[in-house]
Amino acid sequence: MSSLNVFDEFIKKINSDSSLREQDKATVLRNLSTLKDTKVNILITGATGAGKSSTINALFNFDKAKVGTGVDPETMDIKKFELDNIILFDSPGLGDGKEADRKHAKNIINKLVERDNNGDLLIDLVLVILDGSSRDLGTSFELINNVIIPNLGDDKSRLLIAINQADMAMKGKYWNSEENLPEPKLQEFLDEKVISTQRRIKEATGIDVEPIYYSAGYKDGDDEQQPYNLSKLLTFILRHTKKEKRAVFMQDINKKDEMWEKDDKLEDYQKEIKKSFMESLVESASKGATQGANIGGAIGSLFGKAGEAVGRTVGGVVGGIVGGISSFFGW
Ligand SMILES: Nc1nc2c(ncn2[C@@H]2O[C@H](COP(=O)(O)OP(=O)(O)O)[C@@H](O)[C@H]2O)c(=O)[nH]1
Ligand SMILES: [Mg+2]
Repeated sequence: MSSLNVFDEFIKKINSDSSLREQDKATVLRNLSTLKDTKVNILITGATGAGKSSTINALFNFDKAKVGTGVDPETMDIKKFELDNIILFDSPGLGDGKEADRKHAKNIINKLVERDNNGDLLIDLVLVILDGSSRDLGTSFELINNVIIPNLGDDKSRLLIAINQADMAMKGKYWNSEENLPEPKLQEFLDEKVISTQRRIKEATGIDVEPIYYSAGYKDGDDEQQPYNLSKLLTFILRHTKKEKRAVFMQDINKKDEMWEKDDKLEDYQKEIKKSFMESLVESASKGATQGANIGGAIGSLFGKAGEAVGRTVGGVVGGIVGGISSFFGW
């Protein structure tokens, strides 16, 4: 199943669609093939042990990740993972000693200002993971306030701050492990943490951020806990990514339904993710085509079938598209 490419599936369908004019079909096919080759570059950073590895393993399909090995001792600490469309740079934050911190800060700054072949900033999104179970986040604020924010450039929307290990924020107290949800007392504590994080960044930099909390979950032998608010995290990741690149996430997200199930229900995250994928796909695929609305309809309705009828969660939607359910719908 993982060998199937979601964009190839769309290409196949568009190819066999007789309602499209030949000229538009060619345009859409070209757009889809561009989309298939589009990369999203994400820099993920935060203190060692905050949960960077756990988070990217929960969010994405890591089965066939290509792991880059740096040879330059200066940049070796940044790990590079190449998925089909997503490229992850995993860098330690601060707090590993003066020498290491200097090196990490320099590497992070270099990545933040790096430009791609088109002259655009390479990094689409900077995800900073805070350890919600830690009482001292001083080095994380130093990282955000003195290293990241000053080097983001004019557009600060690239930055997303996420507080992990929500389950352990009160040493595991008030975490309902049966339901995999925080009890009200813990919720209150976490909401307070979000507000104080916001305040500390605003006071130091004047920048408004909207942090969220979640749990990446864990697996320790037979002991396993699924993520909490992972759908919310993905929703915010998409909100912080340029619209034309959002569809690109589809190929690489974790297809296991159970990863996406539990969240705070403050919004319908599943719905927003599906909508976000679809809008981004329709917009990118129909660019330059004359039958704009029809093409949107054609792609949208295909997506809609899998999205609404099959996909209970995000995993289900995309899993449905690439996982053989397509034939069930007569694609
Ligand atoms: N209870 C709990 N443990 C977590 C969570 N996220 C990560 N961990 C654990 O924290 C430790 C460090 O996580 P890891 O992902 O390696 O952190 P990294 O150094 O930032 O990559 C591991 O033992 C994880 O299993 C979480 O949300 N809840
Ligand atoms: Mg790690």
